[in-house]
Amino acid sequence: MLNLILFGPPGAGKGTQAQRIIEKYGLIQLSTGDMLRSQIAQKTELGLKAQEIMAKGELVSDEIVVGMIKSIVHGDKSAKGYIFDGFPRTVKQAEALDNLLSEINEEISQLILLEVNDQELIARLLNRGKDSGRADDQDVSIIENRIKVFKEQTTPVMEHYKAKNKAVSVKGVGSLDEISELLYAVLDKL
Ligand code: B4P
Repeated sequence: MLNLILFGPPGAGKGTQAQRIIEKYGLIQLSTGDMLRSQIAQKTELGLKAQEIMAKGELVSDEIVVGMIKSIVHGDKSAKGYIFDGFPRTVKQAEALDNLLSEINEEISQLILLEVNDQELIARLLNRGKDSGRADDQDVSIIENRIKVFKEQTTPVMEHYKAKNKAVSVKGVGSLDEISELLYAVLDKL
């Protein structure tokens, strides 16, 4: 199986590029952000808890997101591989993911960081916020907090996979096609 972590700060293009990769390589996309937004839309107990946290640009608890991922990784026996988008966001989540995969005799094949500067991230998210309806995309101070949370709590995930020789970076600024080509070049080698 090809198990990929698409990694990067908010607005780096993870969700955007994940869509292209699943079409080309037939992987299953697991976006914890999308799963949480779906819980919010359905007004579930979990969604109501997550909504307040996400609106502030903070991270939802590790227990909640690991639980969501677990049911899918264990439930699909025919998958060619997974693309984890927006997960793991803490070292605790990364360790939980490694354990979940080892239970099905699998491991992470590669983490790819999309490198984008803060100014570009803020511009992209504000632009998406104009019609996405996402509260966390509409306020500069919330976007800045999401970037800060990424630097403080999520960057150590890259170190976790670097230590296993499984982390690379690609340029995340440019046209969508240019960035896809850089990602495909990494994936074709795996
Ligand atoms: P996510 O849903 O993961 O959202 P995101 O970080 O904003 O990235 P996304 O993938 O949606 O955007 P993309 O970069 O593709 O997380 C939202 C919140 O959920 C978090 O803040 C947190 O509260 C919670 N959460 C999610 N997962 C969690 C976890 N594991 N643990 C704890 N909490 C969790 O695209 C952004 C914009 O840029 C788009 O408009 C796109 O069109 C544009 N864009 C993309 N590529 C571009 C390019 N090359 N040039 C110009 N624009 C581009």
